[in-house]
Amino acid sequence: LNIEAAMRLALEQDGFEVYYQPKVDGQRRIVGVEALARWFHPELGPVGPDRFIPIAEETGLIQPLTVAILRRAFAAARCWNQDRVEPLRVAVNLSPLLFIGQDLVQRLGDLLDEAQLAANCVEVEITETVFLGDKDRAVKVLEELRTLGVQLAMDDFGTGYSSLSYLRHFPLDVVKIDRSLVTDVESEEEVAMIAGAAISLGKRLRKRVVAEGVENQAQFDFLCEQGCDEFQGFLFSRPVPAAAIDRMLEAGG
Ligand code: G
Ligand code: G
Ligand code: NA
Ligand code: MN
Repeated sequence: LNIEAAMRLALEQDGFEVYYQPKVDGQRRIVGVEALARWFHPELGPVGPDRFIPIAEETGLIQPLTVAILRRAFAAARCWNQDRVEPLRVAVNLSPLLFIGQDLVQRLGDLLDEAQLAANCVEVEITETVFLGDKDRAVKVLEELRTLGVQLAMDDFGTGYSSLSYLRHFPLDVVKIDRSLVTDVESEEEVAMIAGAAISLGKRLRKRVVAEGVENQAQFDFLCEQGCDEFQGFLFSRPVPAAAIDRMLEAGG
């Protein structure tokens, strides 16, 4: 079975799913969700994004795949935001390749219009590989996205070697502390020092700081103490279908 052909067929049949992982505040109230692509193939079984995103990037399918995911995520976000005062933000992951194309900002704006969704309900997660290519172009696109009104998050913060200079030069609203700095934060003193420094750096630069990969209460307590604003991880919820988020919000977040 050719995986590229299977992906093309799945795209034609709207066969990709989107799961959502809650982000909570220090009181464990849901303040946002991260949209994560899922593919359940009738013969191949579940295929993870770690496998199909790189293939989509190699085959030119990343653009139609991202449009399909954003369309679903924005429609869901519109429902969740119907009777809310504070916006529930939906975060989407954008491949660095999409920043090379000409029409990312236009397309994102069109998708927001189509869903009748306010831009401040959307957060775009990027990794620092966005900046490895044409930096000026990346900055220009990020600034245009910000003008559109979406928030910009640096994903996997703490894993790359140049993250600190990126914080200075690129317009970012949020940093997401990488899971590798959260794992063992409660038991390894050095991990705790590095994570603590990353969090306080983000705070001093006036970014919203989100910790990902939070798996136990001791990690949550430590990250709260250090001043993290939001938390994501299996302690609160795994990524789940939209209907499960509906129920969590009905139950009061
Ligand atoms: O959901 P999971 O933890 O298996 O995700 C694995 C990786 O795939 C993560 O790095 C995540 O950011 C990425 N990923 C998930 N969904 C998307 C998507 O819609 N677009 C892109 N570009 N990456 C995604
Ligand atoms: O690269 P990105 O940050 O987008 O990765 C998101 C991935 O992390 C998803 O595949 C999700 O399933 C996974 N994930 C989310 N929360 C946790 C967690 O608490 N522990 C672990 N091990 N993985 C997590
Ligand atoms: Na992400
Ligand atoms: Mn991440």
